[in-house]
Amino acid sequence: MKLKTVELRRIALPLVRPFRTSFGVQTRRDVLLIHVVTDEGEGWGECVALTDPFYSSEYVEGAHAILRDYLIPRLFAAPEVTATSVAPLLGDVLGHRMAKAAIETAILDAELRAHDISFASYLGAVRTEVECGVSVGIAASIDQLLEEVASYVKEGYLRIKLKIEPGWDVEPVRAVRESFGPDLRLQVDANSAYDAATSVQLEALDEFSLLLIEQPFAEDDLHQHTVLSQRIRTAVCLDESITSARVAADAIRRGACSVINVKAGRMGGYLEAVRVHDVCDALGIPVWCGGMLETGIGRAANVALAALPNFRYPGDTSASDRYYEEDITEPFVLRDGKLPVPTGPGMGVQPRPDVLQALTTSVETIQS
Ligand code: NPQ
Ligand code: MG
Repeated sequence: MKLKTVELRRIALPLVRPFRTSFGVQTRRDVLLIHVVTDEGEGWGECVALTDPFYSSEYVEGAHAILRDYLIPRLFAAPEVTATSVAPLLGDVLGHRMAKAAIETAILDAELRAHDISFASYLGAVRTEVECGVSVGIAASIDQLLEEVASYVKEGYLRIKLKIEPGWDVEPVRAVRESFGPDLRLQVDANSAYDAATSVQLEALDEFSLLLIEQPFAEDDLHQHTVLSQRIRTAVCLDESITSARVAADAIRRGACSVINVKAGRMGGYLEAVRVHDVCDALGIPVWCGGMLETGIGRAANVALAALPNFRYPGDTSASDRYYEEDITEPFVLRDGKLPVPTGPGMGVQPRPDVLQALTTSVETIQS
């Protein structure tokens, strides 16, 4: 395909409730959407970079700048662009994986739409629906946490993930386990908030039969994850640390984790995410699909990815209404704790123009 126009559209979506993690509280999601026009048709991509560089080093304003100044010019300079050629064309630019993922996804969407192939079938999906969990923010009190968890369980979510930090770990986990019983699938996510000194509090979580403990330590501290893995029965899962299939294989061989959270944005795109899925499968390590509070655009692609065979736990692929009053696409609605895998060409969904327009804060159009 020949790339003709790229539109960088910024939107702001209010969250239905504030989302508090160990790195801060958010009441709004600032999303960068990419719309590409090629000689064979159009495609969409969503950049998962957050407003601030607190989850990872990337942030939405930086992603916008690197796309405009480095990534898009390289694609315009190429005589021909396909999804598989995007990563090689951008290879001299280091890092910025979320920005690279967004543009690769938009090109892949255009390519698959042109060939009438769905994301799911292209990526290798083996399921028509995926099991869903929900990520629960740090609450103001244990009572409020129990209330929030109860509402998600009632809605049908098949797994609960509690955000934790030092001082909000053993007590909330004990309370949820005691209230909801041994059959509730329960896991925790620390977003790198612990270190060698506070690690002993994580060992105290071992008695609660958690599915896994996600990213307790710094993203570049594989060793500390290995030490914890050797001290507890509960599985250690990596999120922020896993930036490629090569890093995934390294972390597994070092004994740093026994489960991996796959987020395409964090690893540079859906093609690399499939390679992470495959290398984990080959090494006997299950994966599950993470989430970055995507709109329906990113969510559709995530649900397709989560339908691959080695996705063996419910994902953070929640319904649209977990985060947003009104999604920019047709909303994803939970049915028996599951979401249907889109079957239409490309990601199978598109933004509703009126909703998109109302939420847009800026548009930059770049021509070849
Ligand atoms: C994680 N996601 O697994 C991320 C972190 C994350 C679903 O827990 C606004 C505020 C947007 C906090 C996107 C989930 C966010 C956010 C992602 C946290 O670590
Ligand atoms: Mg995480």
